[in-house]
Amino acid sequence: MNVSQASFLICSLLLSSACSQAETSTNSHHTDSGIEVSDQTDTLRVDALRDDVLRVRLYPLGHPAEDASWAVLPQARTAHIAVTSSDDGFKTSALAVHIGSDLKLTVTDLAGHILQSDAAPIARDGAGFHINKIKSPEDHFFGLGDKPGPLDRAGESFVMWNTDNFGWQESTDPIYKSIPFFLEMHEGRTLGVLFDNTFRTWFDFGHERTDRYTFGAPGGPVDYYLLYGPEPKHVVETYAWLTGPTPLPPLWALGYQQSRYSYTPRARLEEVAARLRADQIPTDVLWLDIDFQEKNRPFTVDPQTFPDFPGLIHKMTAEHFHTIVITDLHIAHLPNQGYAPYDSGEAGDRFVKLHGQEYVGTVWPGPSVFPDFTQKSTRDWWGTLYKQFDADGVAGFWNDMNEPAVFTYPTKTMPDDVQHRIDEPGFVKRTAPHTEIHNVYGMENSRATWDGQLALRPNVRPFVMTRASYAGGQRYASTWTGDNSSTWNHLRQTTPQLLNLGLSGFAMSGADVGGFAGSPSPALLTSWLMLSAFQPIDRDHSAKGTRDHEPWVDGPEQEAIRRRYIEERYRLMPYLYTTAEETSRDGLPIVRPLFLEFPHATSDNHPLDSDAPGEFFFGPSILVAASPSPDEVAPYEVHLPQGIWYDYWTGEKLDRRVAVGARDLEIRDAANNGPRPVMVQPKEGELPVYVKGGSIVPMAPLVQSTEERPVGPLTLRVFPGDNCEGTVYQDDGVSYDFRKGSFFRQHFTCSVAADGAVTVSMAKPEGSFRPWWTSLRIELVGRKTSGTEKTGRNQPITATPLGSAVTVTNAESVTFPVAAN
Ligand code: NBV
Repeated sequence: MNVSQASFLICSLLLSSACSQAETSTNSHHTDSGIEVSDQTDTLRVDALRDDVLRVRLYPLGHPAEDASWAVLPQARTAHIAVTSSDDGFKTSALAVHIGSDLKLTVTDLAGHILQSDAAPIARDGAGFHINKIKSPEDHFFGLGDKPGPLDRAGESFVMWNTDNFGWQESTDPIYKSIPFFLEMHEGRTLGVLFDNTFRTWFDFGHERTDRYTFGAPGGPVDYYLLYGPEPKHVVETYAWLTGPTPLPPLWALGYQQSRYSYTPRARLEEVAARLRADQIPTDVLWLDIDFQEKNRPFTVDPQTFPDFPGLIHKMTAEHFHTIVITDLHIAHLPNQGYAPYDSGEAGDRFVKLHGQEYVGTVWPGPSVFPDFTQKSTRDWWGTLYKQFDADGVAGFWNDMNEPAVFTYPTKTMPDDVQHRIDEPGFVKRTAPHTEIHNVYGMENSRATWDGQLALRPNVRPFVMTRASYAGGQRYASTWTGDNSSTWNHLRQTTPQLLNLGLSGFAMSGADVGGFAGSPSPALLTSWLMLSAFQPIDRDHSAKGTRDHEPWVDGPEQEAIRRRYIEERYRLMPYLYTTAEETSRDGLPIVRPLFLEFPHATSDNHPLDSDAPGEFFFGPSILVAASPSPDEVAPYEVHLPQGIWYDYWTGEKLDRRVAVGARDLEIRDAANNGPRPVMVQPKEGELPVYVKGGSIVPMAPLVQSTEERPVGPLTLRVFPGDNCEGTVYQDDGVSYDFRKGSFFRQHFTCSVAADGAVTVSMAKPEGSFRPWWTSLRIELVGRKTSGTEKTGRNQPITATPLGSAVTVTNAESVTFPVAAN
């Protein structure tokens, strides 16, 4: 059968109107890992990198595009498996590829379910092109980084063009990042799509036509990857295989962080630091924004306002604060004035050019030049600029303005015809216009910073935070959502933004707590600090001219609530760090939409998140249920997936037979086993948080920073339920020694016997690292005790606010007998 005949099969399979178009004749050529099909003008090439990963390329006949990528790891891009040829395509052990008339592509699973199908041939328009896919009303779309708007992208359209959009709003697009990766969910089957094109790409998920989703670009290659689930978790893990997971951050980066634009002079930073300690607000990080520099010049320090800078950093370090400083990429254009970053950059020909001259644009330092981060040698040079700050003890670096932002143009960036001179392993050495490089510029800036840290301190995990990035940028930096605003709506927006960032590879992310632009009311700032305690990066930051944001600013009552939530984050640090370590291996984000853990929570397989827009998972076990309209006082519905749930704060068990009164919860009787809404009455200082039955959550005694050694046992809080398990991971928190076996990992399980006795078992620990605890306190949530009971091994069972506990050293298992009533 030739390809034209085969297309009839596809047409009958699809019943697509597009099939009525006239067919053109094609030539096909099976390869070991896929197929190439050509018509008179183009070749469509589909390769299987794995059974569940395809790469699709289309190029003008005889002119394959350069095979290189800023996003995809070389080992993934060049991976391939042997496939089984079929008449119109090929099969892997998971997927079937069919190529019909007009080079239209259809991908199905092996049962014949269509996962993706071209609605029309790829349409070219000069150097640009449109890719058209069939969309059904049941399709849901997630990802694309932190673009504002709802979690589900269905019905929306977006443009990728990194843009400094101060004060962006819910409908603003584009903002700072371009992450052209999305997940499509259809009737419980998920397919991931990475459109690896760095130009000004666009995505339309049924905005223009409800029966299609489309993506395209004004130039660059037709080059996209399809990642098959069917479970969404598997797609996210596969995306980490393709582009790399978020690496394990230093432990301190998970602590509370205090920032402002700007803490200046030095005495102000010292004052804030002292107050944080005096008020016992656990804190790990302080940030210095641009005003610590001399005349806004990157890699300088203002000697007037920040005398004895190394002394300051050492003082902060001694008080267990890590200091992060901003290092923007625009280098002040100061020829022959002794400004080393310019002089050394100019001597090495490091800056991008316009019409053969160094391109000069105006940013914070005034006229500035811009390193060409598309050259490895320039990135290496950039890394050397950090030498002094590293020697001073600065712990991490902040790459802002790297879209790149330029003040003087309405486009807010450099002109399209600025030239980058790519000189990079794996790429053809060539000149590229800014239109091609713009969207990867910020990522390559953060890569230079990351690599620079590693070159200076090879055994210390770097911490870099970037504003702009591209797919794969999670390898080099954490990120934040830029200049949000101090409004309730922006607080609400943080949830879908951080969830979509996590689905797009960026697990270490945060939003300016309290909002950047504007001044939050006391209630808003408190609610924000409550929510952010359960987000990956918890950094309070604010713009110049706004009111102060530190936790104490609204008096002792508000401060007490804020402190309580930050403290809870620190108690949960073993759980959070364990989650971050898992992320660094499997790519699963720290905050997760409900559908990632429960993809089939609803009877029609729509994501439960659509019913519960304020909810998310913090790690695998904890479900945070913030109000979908946080400024409202009316009760709201919380949707819990099937199974047993516990109230995190009270330990109360929620199942449909029980009405829970303590926090005004009422469980509605649901007819089926589906999600059960719970009504919650919002109250000041209360954020509803639940734990999945079957979880063992490791927790620590309270400390004021992650550098402080906790005193007491590690608590394992056990929430009985199906498949009950948990893990704790520890290491030195800063180095790469874990790669040489210096870590501690222990798995726990729990089971309930027929008589109701609960046994918690501890597996043999892995790794050579010795953690801070020498005993375990096993806390069985919901189990009452008289306080005089003992286990079979004579261990005293004590009462706790949430249940009962036993403290053990060296145990393999502990059995809590049935409590006597
Ligand atoms: O460096 C100053 C700010 C910074 O505080 C903010 O977080 C960035 O997003 N920066 C933008 C430049 C100026 C913003 C008005």
